[in-house]
Amino acid sequence: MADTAGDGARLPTMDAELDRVEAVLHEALEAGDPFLTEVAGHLARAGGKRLRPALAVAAGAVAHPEGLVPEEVVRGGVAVELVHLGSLYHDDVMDEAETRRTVESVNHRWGNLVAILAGDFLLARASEIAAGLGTEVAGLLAATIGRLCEGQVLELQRTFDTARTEDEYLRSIGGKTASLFSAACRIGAITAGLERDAVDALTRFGERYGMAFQVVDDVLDVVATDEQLGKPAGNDLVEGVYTLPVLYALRDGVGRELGDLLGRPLQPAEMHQARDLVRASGGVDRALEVARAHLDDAVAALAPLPDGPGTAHLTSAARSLLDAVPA
Ligand code: GRG
Repeated sequence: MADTAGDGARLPTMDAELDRVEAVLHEALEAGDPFLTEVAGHLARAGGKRLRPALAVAAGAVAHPEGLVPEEVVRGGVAVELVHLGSLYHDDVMDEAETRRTVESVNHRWGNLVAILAGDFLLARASEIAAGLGTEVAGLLAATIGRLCEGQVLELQRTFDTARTEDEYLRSIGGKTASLFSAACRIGAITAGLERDAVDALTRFGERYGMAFQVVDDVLDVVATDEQLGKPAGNDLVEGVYTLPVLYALRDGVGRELGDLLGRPLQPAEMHQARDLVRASGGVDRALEVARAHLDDAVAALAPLPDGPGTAHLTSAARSLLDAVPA
């Protein structure tokens, strides 16, 4: 998916801030054992957009419109990225994924046991950093890991279920994705020393932006090509994860035909047929409307905050998110 804040409103210091993030991240990925260091650093080396640390930094920049944000903000952003990485290690085990970030996934290369342990190691490093940032940040990160698990379990409970409701979908993505975006903004705001009202406003921005991010991610699985995604498109349908555009399509003119295909594992040709049906329905546009409404809410949450490079960056990130969807 596209980088955040791709236009002129990008935080001018963001490149320098992300260099600081990389330095702290790679230090955190060092283990006592060279094999664990290699495995723990595998996905971080492979790339990733570092969206969550960028959100933490932009939130922190609201309190520090000039110069760089305090070191605590950078460390907070790294803690959140480590949780994200740990969740990807575990998610790839659950999905039996072969690739991630265009490289071979950890589970495929070293096996499930190593992937789970290395994922746990990343969560441990995240917790260690968060503990150094104070009780509130440590508690928030722990609660967020809990929300990630809850969101993922809700999703698992409804795989291959064409009766999955919109509300169940929204609760699941609130946990598995929006919670971490929200935590990134909140931790950036807390560690930057912002007042409570501003911390809460930035938290709401992150939550709403995160909801829209996951809806767009789910739309891309239906409308984008393998090349545009850097991973096989239609994977959610194959995994039996029926996302918002699919749920809307199931209740639309193509619903009967689509319902006959779904509810069980798909052959590749059936997956393409299902994708075509969803694209031919109004499901994609309706899902994008939901994403747009969350983004409007995200931008509205920033209204009480002072104008400056931090809020400009976040506003621009929200305004440009839908640009990632091919016309
Ligand atoms: C062990 C913390 C933990 C959680 C267990 C597996 C699980 C429960 C949760 C996984 C949730 C999950 C994979 C959500 C999807 C999040 C998402 C939108 C990933 C893609 O994010 P990007 O586009 O990826 O920011 P990059 O690679 O750029 O970082």
